[in-house]
Amino acid sequence: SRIAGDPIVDVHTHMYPPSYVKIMEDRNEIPMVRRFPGSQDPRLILLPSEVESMKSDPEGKSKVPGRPLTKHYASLDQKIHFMDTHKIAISVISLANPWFDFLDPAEAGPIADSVNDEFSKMCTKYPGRLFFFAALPLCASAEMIRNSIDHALSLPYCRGFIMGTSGKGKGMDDPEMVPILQHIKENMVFLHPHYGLPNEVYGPRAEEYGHVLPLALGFPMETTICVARMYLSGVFDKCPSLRLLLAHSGGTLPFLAGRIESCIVHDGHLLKEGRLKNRRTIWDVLNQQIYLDAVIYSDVGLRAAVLAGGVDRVMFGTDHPFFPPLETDEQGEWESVTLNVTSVNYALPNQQQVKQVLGGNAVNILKLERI
Ligand code: 5CU
Repeated sequence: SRIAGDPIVDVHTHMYPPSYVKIMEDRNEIPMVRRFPGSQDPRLILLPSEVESMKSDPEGKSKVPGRPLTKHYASLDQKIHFMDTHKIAISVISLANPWFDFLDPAEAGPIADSVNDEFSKMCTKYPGRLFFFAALPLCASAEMIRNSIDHALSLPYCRGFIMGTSGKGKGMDDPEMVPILQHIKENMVFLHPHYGLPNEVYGPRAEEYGHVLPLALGFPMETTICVARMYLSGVFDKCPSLRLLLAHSGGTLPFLAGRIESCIVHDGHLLKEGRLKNRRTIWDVLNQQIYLDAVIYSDVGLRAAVLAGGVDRVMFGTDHPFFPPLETDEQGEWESVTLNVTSVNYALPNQQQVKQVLGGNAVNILKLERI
């Protein structure tokens, strides 16, 4: 093995390569990058909830929308600096949301292949320190998607795929997603939220609350609903080799799995259709096909993740470059990272398990010793 000691491995860490930033700069709808007079960095405007504030204040006079697009998003040097600062030996980098979901289907395939090539080249510059999850042109034709899967898997540092919850537009329980997930075989699928919940659920005062509601609650609920739909539609049985890594410790899945089970066994419609017989429970799927990251910022949430999935299925992550420190130097330590490291240390009963979650699991599950 090339990996000495007990490495810290970050499986949830994003980038927007320069070519992708350029695509967002050329757009007038989300996702887009805009400059505002009151803001030094360009602003990254990603979420539907941010569009509301832009409507009422297009020049960003009272409040600049989105978040600053700092050099942490596109610079490989910054990624390595961030890794060194936090003693992260290996990162499995991935394109951040919303991937290629918004592209014209005809152009999505070549753009996806070229962005995945860019990720591959970045990994080549730091052999053994960087791997990546490729992103797929899910809005394109099935053939184009298959070709992009094959292309990405031919790249030596690719360790699977990142995708959002919308699949080809109708969600991950869409029957058209089944052959795609089957084509991915046993390679990891990192499922990540982007769309959140409809803005109305945040109420008329939502703008007063910054990004808190869509990010803290919308994202995790989106992931939870997506996986519940996959489970109910039988995706895990139709794709028995599928391995799914869930962002943000599974959203709320570890906490709600019991309730999902109870609702299933008390559902007259499912009973009448004979769907309660010979089924794997959501707990079985959690223990057989699902992995969880450790991006949950508290030992309580982390304990739930470990209890639900098993300690050997949980992997550390940072969500860099999102959640930078607001009042200390971005080049120093990030509180969002130390919160997650501390949670792992608090939640787990011994150093052996701490090492597993901080890095050992990722090395084994994603085969990071092999280049
Ligand atoms: O802060 C955010 O909006 C995000 C995001 O868009 N994607 C992500 O991974 N984390 C936070």
